[in-house]
Amino acid sequence: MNKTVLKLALLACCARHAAAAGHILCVEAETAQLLEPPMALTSNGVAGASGAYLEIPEGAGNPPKLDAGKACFTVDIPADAAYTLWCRVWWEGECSNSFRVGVDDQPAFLLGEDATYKSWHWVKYPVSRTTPPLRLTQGKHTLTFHNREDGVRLDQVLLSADKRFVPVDIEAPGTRR
Ligand SMILES: [Ca+2]
Ligand SMILES: [Ca+2]
Repeated sequence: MNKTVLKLALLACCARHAAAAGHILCVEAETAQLLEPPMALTSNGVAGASGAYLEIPEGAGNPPKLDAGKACFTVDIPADAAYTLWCRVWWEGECSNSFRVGVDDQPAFLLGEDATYKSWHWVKYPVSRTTPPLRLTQGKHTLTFHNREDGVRLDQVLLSADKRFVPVDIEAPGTRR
């Protein structure tokens, strides 16, 4: 095999690998197109966020007493795929560790309810392997984060079609493979 053929073979292999890995799309929570109180934009308070973040302040109220509070994002999905939703969150405690999240007009699902408190960390949906990931078609979709418990914070939102991808710290906003 001469050098050119070898190079082409390697390139083809890399391209296949990239396609198989799938797209990753990251947005800052503070770029939400619509905020309904008590969901609020905050830029100081809890250290370690990527820029500003969204929060439902502790004591602001939650359903069923207060059925308001949401953040809406329009995301531009690069390709039809099954996506895992990852969110960089900060929970006050066990009564402050979840959102209800809806995609387009689909019924909302529960995000969070994990036991990592008072530190920024990533939570995902779905958690269970038996729950199917989000089937999204190429083009614009709306993600809506609803008030379920107060004392919650949201820094970044990420959709990944790469099953092996696990965000660790702050992610770079934008779309990539
Ligand atoms: Ca809870
Ligand atoms: Ca942020």
